[in-house]
Amino acid sequence: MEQEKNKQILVLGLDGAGKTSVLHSLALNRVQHSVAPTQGFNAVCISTEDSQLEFLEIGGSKPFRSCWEMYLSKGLLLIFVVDSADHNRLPEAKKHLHQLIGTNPILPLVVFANKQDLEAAYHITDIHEALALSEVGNDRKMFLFGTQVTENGSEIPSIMQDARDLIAQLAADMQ
Ligand code: G3D
Ligand code: MG
Repeated sequence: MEQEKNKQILVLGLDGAGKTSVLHSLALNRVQHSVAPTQGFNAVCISTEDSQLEFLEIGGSKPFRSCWEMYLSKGLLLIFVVDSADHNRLPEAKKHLHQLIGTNPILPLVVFANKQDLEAAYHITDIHEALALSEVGNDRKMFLFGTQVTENGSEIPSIMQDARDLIAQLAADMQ
């Protein structure tokens, strides 16, 4: 029975947004930059006080994006990571996000407006607007966090710890 349940937390977003860096930092509780672009899939298991969370990152480069929707039906919730300073590609990120969530009106959504450390980064209110997050649907739980993965080895910012707690809670609610 257990195996039949959806357990995976999907981590999607354009290439270079910071998906791997965010995931590894959440797992280690330490800031950890990604060293290489993800080819294909990256599975990360994170233990919390009362559960194990399985995260699946699917590479964001074009050839892998067609895989995204296939995995959506198996996901507990969707984490969508954007590079807040990559203004030019926000419309593309928005398009993909809306395509993804369009297939599932209740899948909870957690958006990481990443790279908040960069001077050019849009504030989360602008990211909310650029990604049209007010249009994700009334029946969907949606959360937006401003995140940054900066000094390697330092403790992750408290907002990322909060995000991890929230994700664990949402995942528990969905099971
Ligand atoms: P992806 O998994 O979404 O493709 P990665 O993204 O985690 O591989 O990160 C892509 C690049 O962005 C990496 O740099 C990584 O160090 C950097 N990065 C990730 N998060 C942040 C952040 O919050 N702030 C800043 N300034 N950089 C970040 P390289 O140089 O290896 O391409
Ligand atoms: Mg990656």
